[in-house]
Amino acid sequence: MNDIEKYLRLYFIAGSQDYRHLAGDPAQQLLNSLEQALANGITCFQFRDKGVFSLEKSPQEQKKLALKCRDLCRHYQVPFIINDNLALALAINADGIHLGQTDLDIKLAQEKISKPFILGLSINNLEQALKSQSLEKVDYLGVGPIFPTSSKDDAAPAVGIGLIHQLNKHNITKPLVAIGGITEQNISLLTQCKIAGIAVISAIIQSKNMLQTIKSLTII
Ligand code: TZP
Ligand code: MG
Repeated sequence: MNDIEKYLRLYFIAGSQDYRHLAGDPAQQLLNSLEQALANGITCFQFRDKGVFSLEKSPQEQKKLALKCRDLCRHYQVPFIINDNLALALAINADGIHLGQTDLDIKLAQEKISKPFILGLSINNLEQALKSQSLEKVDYLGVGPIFPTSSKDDAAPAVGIGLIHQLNKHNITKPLVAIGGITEQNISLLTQCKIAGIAVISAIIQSKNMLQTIKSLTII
């Protein structure tokens, strides 16, 4: 297992918009749950603060929150990745960036970064995975949504674990992270798949017992 694979085992993603169901300041709620998740063993964190209920409209506030998340991650020596926003990631010295297929062009992103800097790319079909093989600086692929999810407004239809098997069969060599609708209840369906890890939003955010949740979700 190389370092990247080690970091991908249990990948937590969150932004202030994900804490609307709780009373109080969503930014503070995010910091509280991130600290708990870090203390209990997540291996990577992605700051994904986006959409109408996020701090997107207040870039200064958003940056302040990102910095606090970064510092927490640094304390626990867990990589801190930013979703989409390369300018923010570079400005605050994040450990990496995660891009979707319709975000900043991946080839352009490759030109703008210098290693060591983690670069992740979302894919949701075989063709995108095959194309990614020649993208030298891409460190891992986020594959999904595996199951239906309500955490992403524009989520594509669920692809199921069939896509992971297909990627394994076609010898996609980039480490794979399964994402989308993964819970403590359905995680066992992924144990037969060759993946480097899983990524979750709601399973951790809604956890009533972080230690137990993280234990159940750590399958690699
Ligand atoms: N990308 C594909 S599915 C997804 C993202 C960001 C949302 C995952 O959230 P959850 O709550 O774990 O289904
Ligand atoms: Mg995106």
